Amino acid sequence: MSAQPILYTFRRCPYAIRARMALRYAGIEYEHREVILRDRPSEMMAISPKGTVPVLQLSNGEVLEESLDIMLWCSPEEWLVGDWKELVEVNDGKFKDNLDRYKYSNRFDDVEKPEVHRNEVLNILAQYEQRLGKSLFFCGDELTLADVALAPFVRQFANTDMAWFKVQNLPNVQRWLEEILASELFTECMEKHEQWQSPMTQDDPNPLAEAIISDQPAQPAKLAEPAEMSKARQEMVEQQLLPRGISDPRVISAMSTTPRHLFLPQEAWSEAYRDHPLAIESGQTISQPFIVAMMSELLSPLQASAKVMEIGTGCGYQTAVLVALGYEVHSIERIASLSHGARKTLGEIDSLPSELLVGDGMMGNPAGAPYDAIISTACARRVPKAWIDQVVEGGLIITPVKRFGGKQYLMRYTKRGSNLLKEDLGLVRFVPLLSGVDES
Ligand SMILES: N[C@@H](CCC(=O)N[C@@H](CS)C(=O)NCC(=O)O)C(=O)O
Repeated sequence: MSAQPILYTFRRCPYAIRARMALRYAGIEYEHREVILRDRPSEMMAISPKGTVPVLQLSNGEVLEESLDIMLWCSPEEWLVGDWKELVEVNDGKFKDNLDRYKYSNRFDDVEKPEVHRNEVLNILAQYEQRLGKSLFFCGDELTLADVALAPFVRQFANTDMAWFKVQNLPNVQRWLEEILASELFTECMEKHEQWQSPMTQDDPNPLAEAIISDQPAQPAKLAEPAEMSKARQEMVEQQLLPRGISDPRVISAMSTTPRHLFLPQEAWSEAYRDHPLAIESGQTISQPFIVAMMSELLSPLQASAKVMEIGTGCGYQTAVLVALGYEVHSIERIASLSHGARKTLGEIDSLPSELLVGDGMMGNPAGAPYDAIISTACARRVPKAWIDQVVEGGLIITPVKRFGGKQYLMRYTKRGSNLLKEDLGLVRFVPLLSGVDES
């Protein structure tokens, strides 16, 4: 067993922030294991199958898997004063529920007006305002557990729309929050850490062992010569696609001819045809070649001239493959800078689709509907209604979908009247489908 406790944590998670602040305040040294929530390490899942952060494994093997338990384990006695229990209960209950429905309204079926939930939070903040008018902190003039337990959530609420938050009549809450956020205790807890790599998976000797589908970016290695690219591409087809069952000659031809490396900066070319996804700009990824081939092959029931809407242009590589397949492609990207980059590359290789749009993929593209198929390279919670409305009867929707428990499954749906026939194609990992447009 490790000499120090081990903390599985995620930088921005408010529960994890409160735990880190308490540990630091108590002066407890621990091993920091930064977790990416869509790629939780098996070591963490083994000791805490519920899969939430923070998780603290103590030196004696005991596991604390609730942020409050971690706080209680390490808090000094003088922190456990006043009505902290009731305050945490309201925070983790009503406050958090309404915060999520306001901040992530598109993830909830029951949210019609996010402002309703913003107001619910505001009502709670009005009570905080009164308290913080009487003392500097929640339970007196010193920082205690209650402040640390609540502040990360109030911060998340404030950050959702800072301009709005600043003009609310909450001078004492604002003063309290600013003081905590400016403290060394907070800023040191917010230092950035690389994702923790499990020693078990760091040197996986056989990347072809299984068709494990992952969108976790890998780092580019050394530069390869452009002359080697067609050879690397051919090997990619022979070693990654054919053995895993890609068999449609059109897909094999499109994958054999589309210059994937040109969608990456030159320093990443040597990695372009390797069996893993790669990071591109704006926190997005270019999928593993096999995934692009598999998603393309799922469209094989379509006529070659079918009209296909792609959600998530990204760098444009999947778009180019769809164009090479002969489809009339309308591709939508919410991040304007990515779309512009894709347009440039696709233009240079003469693979521009019929439409390259900057827009909210969740809304589809009513102007171009109906489509024979919709293919999404971002993971939805459920199939947006707009997509169902915009495919023809018998049309296909191919998308990763996140199920309860957080796992993503690649699905192919076929529209039959008002129903969708489902085919489940197994576990995948994609970036989340987000609404709205990023024009920056
Ligand atoms: N009650 C838990 C809640 C922790 C929690 O929900 N953490 C979020 C991140 S902020 C999480 O790990 N979510 C995992 C997921 O949604 O898959 C605690 O207090 O520790």
